[in-house]
Amino acid sequence: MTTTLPHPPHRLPVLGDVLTADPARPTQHLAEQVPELGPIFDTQIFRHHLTVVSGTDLYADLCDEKRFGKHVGFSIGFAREVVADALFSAYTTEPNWSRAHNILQPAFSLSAMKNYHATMVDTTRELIAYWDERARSGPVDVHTDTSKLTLQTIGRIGFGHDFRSFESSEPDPYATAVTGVFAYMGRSGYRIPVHWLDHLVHRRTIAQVEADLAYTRSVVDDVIRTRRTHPEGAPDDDLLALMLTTADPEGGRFLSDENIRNQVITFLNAGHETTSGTLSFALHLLATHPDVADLARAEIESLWPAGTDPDPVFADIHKLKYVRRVVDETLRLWPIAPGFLREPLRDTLLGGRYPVRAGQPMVALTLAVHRDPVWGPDPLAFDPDRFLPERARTRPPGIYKPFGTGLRQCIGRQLALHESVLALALILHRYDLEPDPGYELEVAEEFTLKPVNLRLGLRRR
Ligand code: MNH
Repeated sequence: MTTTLPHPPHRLPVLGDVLTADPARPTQHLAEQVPELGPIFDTQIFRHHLTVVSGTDLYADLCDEKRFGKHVGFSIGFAREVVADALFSAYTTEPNWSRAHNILQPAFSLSAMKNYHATMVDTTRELIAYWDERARSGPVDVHTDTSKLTLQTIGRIGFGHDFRSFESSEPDPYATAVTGVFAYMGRSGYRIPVHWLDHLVHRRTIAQVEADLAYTRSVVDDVIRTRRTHPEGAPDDDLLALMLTTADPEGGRFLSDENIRNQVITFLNAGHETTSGTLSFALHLLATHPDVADLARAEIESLWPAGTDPDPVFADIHKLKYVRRVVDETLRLWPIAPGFLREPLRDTLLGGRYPVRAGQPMVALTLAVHRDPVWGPDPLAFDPDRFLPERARTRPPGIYKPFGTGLRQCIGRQLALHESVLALALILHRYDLEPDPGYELEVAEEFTLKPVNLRLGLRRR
């Protein structure tokens, strides 16, 4: 593709921008290039071009569903090597996308959230019991433990499976394996595009990924087999039951066994690593902004007085409006899905001025848009009250998209928000957060963003 868009300096034939790219933190690096390269620029990794869109008006226009749709390529294309046409990685035109979307939609309704609430409370209490014990001997490893919480939660509410994540102090082996697989897929665009050479150079990594994938599949196959042989006592409306026993209301088709396996892997991953990242960043931001933590606690203690043992009911979560703003603001500064891929449905002009071609791979760079000066004089400041309705109204629409956009936006949004608000509220009710004084936030990209080696002291209140 020839392009007149700006591109990074020192571009080389064949390699493109490989030497100036940063495979370990690709989207953070792209966001860092915005001041130099502008609101829309081109990058090239080997022979693949990607148009990077970070101008707020261009980003909003890229979300116009009449002219643009989800692009399946790059890391999502590589994810298809593992989970094929499961919900997240399917082309919108593939029959299994709408089939699975229709079959699974009931599991994300408001009444479904009400059903999940008690399990979410129980699982958060397990985290707190675990932290009560461990925090006495020093700071806790935040992301390892938020991952235990969210994996345990999605395992139970989606699939009736108990990962028993809190029985060991090690990271959950399933989380480690599946994160390894997806992290590898996320980096795959930077793999040497010569197959035999790539396999020679990376043979140990590849062997590890294959072992991780085999383990992931064996756990998932076990979960499915257990439900098939013992459906008695299990809910008839969780994710697994819907997939095993219900057909697409449009067309009457069921999902195949292989597709169900891929959906389970997808949901265990999408359902846990996103919410754990959100909680980890939120806890870091709260620990380093005690004024915000105090305001949140005041709200929480107005519902559940200090010193009591809270028994949150479903409706409480919607009363925690400040805690919700903390989550919204966390996902603004650290959108754990730092961008989403789009493509023009036909040749068009982006923002009325940049010609783009049907199918051209583009990324809507949420990470940069969420920090644009349009947010105010200090866009990097952590200020949950940006999400007060009266302040939100003063901003242009279409610039806050942590859950993606349109038809292919996140199906788990309500679940993730309910779980995040609930967990943060119970954690803040229980503990004062003590940041590690020497800690400088470092953010890893393994498909999603997550803080590296974040530790916090927890002092029971
Ligand atoms: Mn989720 C799609 C962000 C939690 C399951 N999710 C997306 C997309 C974003 C996203 C962005 C769109 C990706 C794209 O356009 O390519 N998701 C999040 C964030 C959180 C999150 C920021 C938590 C915070 N997601 C969850 C949870 C689940 C889930 C929890 C499941 C229980 N997400 C999905 C699935 C898709 C998706 C499935 C794909 C939906 C589709 O394409 O139809």
